[in-house]
Amino acid sequence: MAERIILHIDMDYFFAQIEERDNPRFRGKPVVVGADPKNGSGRGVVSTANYVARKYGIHSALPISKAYQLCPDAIFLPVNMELYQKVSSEIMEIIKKYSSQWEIISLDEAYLDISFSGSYEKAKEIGENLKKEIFEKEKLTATVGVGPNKIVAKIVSEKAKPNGLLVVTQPEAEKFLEPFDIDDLPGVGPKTAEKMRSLGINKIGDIKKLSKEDLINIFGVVGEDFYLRARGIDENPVSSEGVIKSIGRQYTFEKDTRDSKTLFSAFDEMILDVYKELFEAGFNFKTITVVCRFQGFETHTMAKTLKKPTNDLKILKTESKKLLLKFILQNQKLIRLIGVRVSSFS
Ligand code: TTP
Ligand code: MG
Repeated sequence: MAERIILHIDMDYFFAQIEERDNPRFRGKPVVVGADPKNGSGRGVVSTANYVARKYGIHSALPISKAYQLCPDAIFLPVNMELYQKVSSEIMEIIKKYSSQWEIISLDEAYLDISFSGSYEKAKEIGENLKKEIFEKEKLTATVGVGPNKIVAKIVSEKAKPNGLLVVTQPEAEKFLEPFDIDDLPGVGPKTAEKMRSLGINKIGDIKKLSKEDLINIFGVVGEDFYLRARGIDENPVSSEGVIKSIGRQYTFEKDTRDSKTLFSAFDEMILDVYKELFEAGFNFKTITVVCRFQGFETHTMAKTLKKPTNDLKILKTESKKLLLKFILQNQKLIRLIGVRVSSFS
C-alpha cells in the first residue's frame, strides 16, 4: 500500500463541553453529564466529565454514585442527546469537507484520509485549519492526531488531548507506540488485555517480545494484527461506508430486580426505540447483542448473528428476548441493567 496520511479527530469532553459552551457560568467548575446522582443514591453511570471533574477521578462509565462521592459539589447534568446529536452532525459536515474519504466513528470522532496532502507539514496545516473552523463555527475545541494509519492517528490524538494537534510519521510510529498501555491499542478488549497481562505484556512495546507464531497460537487470527499494530503497521482503509456502526439502548433499573414484568417491559420499550432508529436509517442488521449487568456491576454480553440481514421487528423481538432469557436462566443474581444493540448493517 502506498504511503498514507490519516487524520483522526476527537472532540474534547464532548457532551460536557457543549453544556459549558451554552452555560458560561459552568466554566472552571467540575461538570458531570450522566445519570441523576440523587444525592449519592443514583444508579446510572457518568457519560462524560469535563477536565476539571476528571481531576477528582471522575470519568466516563463510572457509577454516578461514585462520582457524587468523589465530588458532591460538581454540576451534575442529564444527557441532552438531541442537542449533542445536532451539534455532532454540524461538526461532521465541517469534517467531511476536508476529504472525500471520511469515516465517522461516533458522535465526536472521525477519520479522514488526507494522503492527497502529500506531506506531513501540509497534513498538519489541514489539521490546524479543521480545528480552527470547528472552533469558529461551533465554539468547541477538538484534538487532532495525524499518522500513517488509523491506529497510530487515534493513539496520537489521545496523547495530544485536550485541544491539541500532534503528528507522528511512519518512521516514528513504532517507537511512539511502545510506552502506551495495551488497552490503548484498538482491538485489545478487556479480556484480551487480561490475557496479555498474565503473560507479562503490559505495554504495546511488550507485544514485540512474542513472535508472530506465538501471538497467532495464543490469540488466533487477530494475533497477526497485534504483531503488525505493535510495529505501527495497520492497513485498514478509511471507509465512508457503515457510517453508523450500531444502534442500541440500555436501561438501569431503579432497583436491582428479577421481576420479569419489569425486565421485559423495559426491554420491549428499548427494542421499539432501536427498531424506530433502525427504520429511520433504512438499515438491515445481522447481529443482535444483549447486555446484562448484574448486582455488583458484573457485566456480560451475548450476541446472535443471523444468517441473512433483516429489518424485521418480529425477528429482533424474538431473538433478543431469547438472549435475555438465557441471561436470566444462567445467572440467579439480581439484574441492574439491560441493553440491546443491533449491528453489522447493510
Ligand atoms: P469520548 O470521545 O470517549 O470522550 P469525551 O469526548 O467526553 O472526552 P475526551 O476529551 O477524552 O475525548 O466520548 C465522546 C462522548 O460520548 C462523550 O462526551 C460522552 C459519550 N460517552 C458516553 O456516553 N459513555 C461512555 O462510556 C463514553 C466513553 C463516552
Ligand atoms: Mg471525545
